[in-house]
Amino acid sequence: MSRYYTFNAADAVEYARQFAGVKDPQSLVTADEIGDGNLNLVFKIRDTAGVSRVIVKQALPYVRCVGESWPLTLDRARIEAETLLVHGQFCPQHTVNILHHDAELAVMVQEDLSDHLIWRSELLKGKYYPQAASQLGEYLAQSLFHTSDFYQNAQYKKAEVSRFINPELCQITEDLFFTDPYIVHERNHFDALLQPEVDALRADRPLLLAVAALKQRFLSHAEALLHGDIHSGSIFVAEGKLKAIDAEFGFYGPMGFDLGTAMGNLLLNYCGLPGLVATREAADGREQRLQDLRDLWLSFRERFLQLAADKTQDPALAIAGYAEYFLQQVWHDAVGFCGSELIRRTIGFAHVADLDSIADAAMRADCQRHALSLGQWLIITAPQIDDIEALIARIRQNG
Ligand code: SR1
Ligand code: MG
Repeated sequence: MSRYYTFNAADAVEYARQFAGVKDPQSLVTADEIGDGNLNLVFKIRDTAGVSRVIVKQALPYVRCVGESWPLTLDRARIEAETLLVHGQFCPQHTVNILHHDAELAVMVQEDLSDHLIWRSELLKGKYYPQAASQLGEYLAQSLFHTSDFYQNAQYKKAEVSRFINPELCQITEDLFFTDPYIVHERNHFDALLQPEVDALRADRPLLLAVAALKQRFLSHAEALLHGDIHSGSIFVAEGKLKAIDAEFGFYGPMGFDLGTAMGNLLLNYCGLPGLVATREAADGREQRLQDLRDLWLSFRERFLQLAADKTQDPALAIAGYAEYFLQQVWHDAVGFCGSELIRRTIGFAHVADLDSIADAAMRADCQRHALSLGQWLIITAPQIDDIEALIARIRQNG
């Protein structure tokens, strides 16, 4: 008999009093439910002075934004907490701190990040955090290197692959990224103005072949413990600081998926900026996003190569030149996955405010068309784009 029940505000306060590890538990008195994501309940727990002290997060047995008609495993809360604990071991400065978790109640207590803001909301306002992309690269390098075969003992890694098997959440990604946008499916939604572009995309054979290859890599390449959903809404930023949250899609998959998802969200903002802010600001913002793209990849690459040189455990993988060779494949994967994020966020189930919040319908459709054509081009040409400067040059050419 499971102990699971869905928390209300009073339950969340009581839980925080017991498990947050604060020195004055009775001072925790109120909980505001602030969850605005697609899946979970999120309570901000405040003390008698109204100060936010910790977060209590609980999974519901279904997809929150749809309701009980889309059941979803509670095990995602365990996966999320355990993924963040592993990532936090190797990159504590950029991983939200998990103070406590309980798999049966599908609940966790997290550090409060009220002095941070969600990166996507800041990007929508045109606010630039010049260190954020490099910090994200650092997070990805540390978390992915230390959970890969470069660092983990092969038998230990296989046990970890098993601990992080996440079939239901992976299936969401498999469907929403790589299948639904390319067929007629009730989960998709997009403005009728985009129908000609959507029809063309679905008839594009080279694109469909390249998407099939990406899907197969996602399905079958257990390279490292991914965050699994590292978009700009899963990242908190403050001046000089960055923390990743929301890792319920964590599993052992291809490293390029995390990099590509992050890159894709920078480019979704790049595509949306002309509809979000004034012309001058949009031009500056676009340059900043391209710089973010460069900082993200270069900081990831540099740290990964340094870790590989210093800490690779497997003698065969330690051979000079192998880490560079491996990262070239990760790069090509990342470019392709980046393209698939652009497309699925434009015409699939889960959209982003960077495009959908654009008020003017014609401008919104133009920005969405841009995201689609850029995504299409990235997926098809990924194997020929050899480095970050080639990518940036082609993005500029694409408009
Ligand atoms: C049913 S979940 C839809 C999307 O929300 C999450 O944040 C993931 O990005 C997922 O694809
Ligand atoms: Mg999420």
